[in-house]
Amino acid sequence: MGTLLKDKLAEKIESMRPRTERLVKEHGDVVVDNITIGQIIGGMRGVKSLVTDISYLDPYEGIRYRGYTLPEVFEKLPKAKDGDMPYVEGLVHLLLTGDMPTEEEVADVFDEFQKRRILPRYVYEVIDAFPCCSHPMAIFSAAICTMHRESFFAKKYHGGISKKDFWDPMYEDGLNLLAKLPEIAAYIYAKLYRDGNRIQSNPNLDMAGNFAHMMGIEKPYDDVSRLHFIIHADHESGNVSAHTGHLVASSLSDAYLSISAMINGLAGPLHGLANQVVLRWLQEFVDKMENRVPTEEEVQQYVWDTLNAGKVIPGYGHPVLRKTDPRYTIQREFALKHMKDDLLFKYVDMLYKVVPPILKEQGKAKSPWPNLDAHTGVIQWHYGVREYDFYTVLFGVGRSLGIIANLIWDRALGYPLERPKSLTTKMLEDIAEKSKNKKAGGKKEK
Ligand code: CMX
Repeated sequence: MGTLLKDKLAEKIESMRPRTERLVKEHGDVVVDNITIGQIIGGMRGVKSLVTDISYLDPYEGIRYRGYTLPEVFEKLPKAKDGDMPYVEGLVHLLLTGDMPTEEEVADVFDEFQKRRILPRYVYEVIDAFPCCSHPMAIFSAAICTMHRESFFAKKYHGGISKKDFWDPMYEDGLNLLAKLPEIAAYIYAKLYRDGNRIQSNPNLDMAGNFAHMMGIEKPYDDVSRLHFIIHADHESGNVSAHTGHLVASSLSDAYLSISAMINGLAGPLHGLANQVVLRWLQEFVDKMENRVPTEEEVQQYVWDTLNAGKVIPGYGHPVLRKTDPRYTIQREFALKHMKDDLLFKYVDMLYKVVPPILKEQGKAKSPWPNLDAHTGVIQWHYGVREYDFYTVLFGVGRSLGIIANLIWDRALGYPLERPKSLTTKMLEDIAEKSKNKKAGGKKEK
């Protein structure tokens, strides 16, 4: 066991390569998109300039992993024997190969992770050496980066390896890293919030089940972890974390350097840090209400007060999505089943009714609907993970699944160094002037 995934992946890569080669050779000059000055200055929003087959984000439907919507992913992936949620190992197979795995294929990935779990001693020491009050994301990024010395890819590259074979050591690095992430995250948690009292890994448990075990939290936290890692796994390639991972790896940096970099991007408040901002914002509201359920008017007032103070409503809005994030809906369904009487969930539930009409009335946000971060922290809080600085680390473990799948395919299809072109402000002003004159000329001719 432990080779089914790699063998299948090798076959898929062989059949995929000619398609990419043909696109470049025969259709390389076909125009896909135009770009405006607004997009250049506005963070390249919506510019069609990346390629990935791992996931696709439809503004109205939400994310699809390998063509499957999230509800389909949860329905079709083999479920954990002792829970309601699918194994993360099954998702790894799906993301890498594009096929829904059989039970045997899930067991094969389980095996792959099993033999790669042991964390080098020095990683614990690096975590231990961090100064007090460091943010767990800074520690997480450093712990991953420090394992760069283990990279097969870096060694093979320096030893000389054919470009066609780059994906193989990237696969080895990627799976080695993925298998270790739950242990790194759980140790950071133990170190920062449990006086270093760590619970040893249980080799018989699946990736997320073992994470729950190392966190010392009882069922259904194993299912919470499976759910959490799966919904955070991928969101196309243009978001900051995925794009950072891809960009850094495009210089042939290995998986450790690339994933460490993407963790730094995820740590920003407009991206992965939003889940902790949501919880802080909710807690302030709960304190203000002295732990009672607010009236609808009070919720409206709190939302307007936030907006009038020039702040955004955390957990609402999205650069691409234009409806309620299905990752929010799946968490909501879980909460309705397992924790509907939780006080914080009642707040989240009321906000879901109140925020969208207010954001619509304010008229700035292109999407008034909640994203996944509006819900994540409340579930973690309910199950006792109350140190909200830690929530983005959990996001990072999940997001690594999709990014590593992408990095392996980047190497397999030989995607080159990323290098867009910059212009100066003066050049853009000249282009704008020319366009204005052209339009004016066009009007006169009529
Ligand atoms: N509350 C108030 N105003 C909002 C808003 C919100 N939740 N979301 C967007 N806006 C405002 C923007 O600040 C912007 O205002 P200005 O024109 O004054 O700068 C305007 O609406 C237009 O923004 P947009 O095009 O709709 O949104 P962006 O693509 O620029 O940004 C996002 C998207 C998520 C950063 C933004 O909606 C936001 O700040 N939301 C709150 C933070 C959050 O939930 N982040 C998590 C995102 C999920 C993830 O990827 O991790």
